[in-house]
Amino acid sequence: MEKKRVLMTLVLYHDSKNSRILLGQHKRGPGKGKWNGFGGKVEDGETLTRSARRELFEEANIIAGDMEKVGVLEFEDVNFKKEIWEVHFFRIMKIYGDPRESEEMRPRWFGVDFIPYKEMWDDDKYWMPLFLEGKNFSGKFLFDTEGSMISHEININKKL
Ligand code: 6OG
Repeated sequence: MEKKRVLMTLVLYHDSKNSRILLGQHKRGPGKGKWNGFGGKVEDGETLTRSARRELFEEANIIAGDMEKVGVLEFEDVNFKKEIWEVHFFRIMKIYGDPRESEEMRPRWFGVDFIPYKEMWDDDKYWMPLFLEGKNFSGKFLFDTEGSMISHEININKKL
């Protein structure tokens, strides 16, 4: 059976001047308790960047300035849903406003040497260092029904 492809976005803000990154802790859903960037499902008729901006505002109450696409990762069998999640990653160059807790997410700054990998999805340790180095990436990750990663593939891409 052909798996359904679900388009998603993930936005990240690395404040390199202060060596910190803004993450949010999911308060509900499949990633409950996990720290991640901001994002979610792209709605019908929405562009990727519009969706990314909407999610960032809904989840953390901040407005993104310029953004650049940094990668795309595929996650298969997350939550045993027979879906492939195609997640498009964006780097935000500047944010407007102060991050504020929402119904979905609890935002917090982390020093880049103190990223809470143990409380994040298993795949994050593969792409986060690339993101922090300013690299572009693509890849595929397979998960089991408990949400543990079974296989990974990650490539560093040239910037467009
Ligand atoms: P909602 O459930 O709020 O969107 N996402 C993942 N992020 C990482 N780092 N690893 C994964 O491995 C992920 N699966 C999904 C996409 C979920 C948000 O979490 C991202 C969305 O931004 C399995 O709709």
